[in-house]
Amino acid sequence: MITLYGWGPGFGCPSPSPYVMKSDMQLQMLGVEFDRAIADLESIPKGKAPYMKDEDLLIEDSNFIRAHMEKKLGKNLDDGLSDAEIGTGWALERMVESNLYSCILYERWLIPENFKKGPATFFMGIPEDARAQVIEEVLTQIKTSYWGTGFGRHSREERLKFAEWDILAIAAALGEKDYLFGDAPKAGDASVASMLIAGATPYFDTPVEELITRHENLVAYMERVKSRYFSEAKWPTPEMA
Ligand SMILES: N[C@@H](CCC(=O)N[C@@H](CS)C(=O)NCC(=O)O)C(=O)O
Repeated sequence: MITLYGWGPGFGCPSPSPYVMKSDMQLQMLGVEFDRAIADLESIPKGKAPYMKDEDLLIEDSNFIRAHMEKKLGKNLDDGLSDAEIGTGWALERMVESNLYSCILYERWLIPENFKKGPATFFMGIPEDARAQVIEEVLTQIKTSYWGTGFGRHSREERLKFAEWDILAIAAALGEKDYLFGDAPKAGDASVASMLIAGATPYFDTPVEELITRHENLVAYMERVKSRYFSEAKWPTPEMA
């Protein structure tokens, strides 16, 4: 039995995590029959979702989930693409998962109004007298890590400029096509579309939303992906987990 661990709808998206959306899509693209269950990050070594269990085998990280299933099924999500297209898909994927995600995460966690209505809810299980300190420690850790990579040394305007450039690159690569490489979704679409959906949600007050929705082709792309992969509610709610 195969189970994908993550979270269902949240923050106006099919999942609060773009990586969970990506793996969910890629498993569907591969035709895998799988269950969905709420992640328990403390139960796994890397402490991040998505992770997957294939019987007793634990696979962590969306990229390893894809690699494991492709190998097991003898399929490749990029079948039919040229080497150059495969390279471009991978490069776009890496761009959104490192660069664009940095900006989206910063806007969610380190802009106080957004933190309050979004990520703060993750801490509700912590007893009230300890909660503020835990939140403070986590936010300090996040700030330190952004300072370390250098991203946190830019002004907000500069951080958003990076997001704008990434989004422009995606809009140009997509053009008038239904998916990045034509009329069928490939591996990179799962990553890129999920990150756009995460960035464009109106749930947060962030200029990233408009930087994405100003591109009509990206709006249509996100809708296409949502209706193809996320039209039905398939995730348990945390209480049911
Ligand atoms: N490279 C990982 C990234 C996964 C990731 O960053 N997941 C976030 C949710 S969007 C997470 O679990 N964060 C929890 C934490 O860092 O404690 C993948 O592709 O699966």
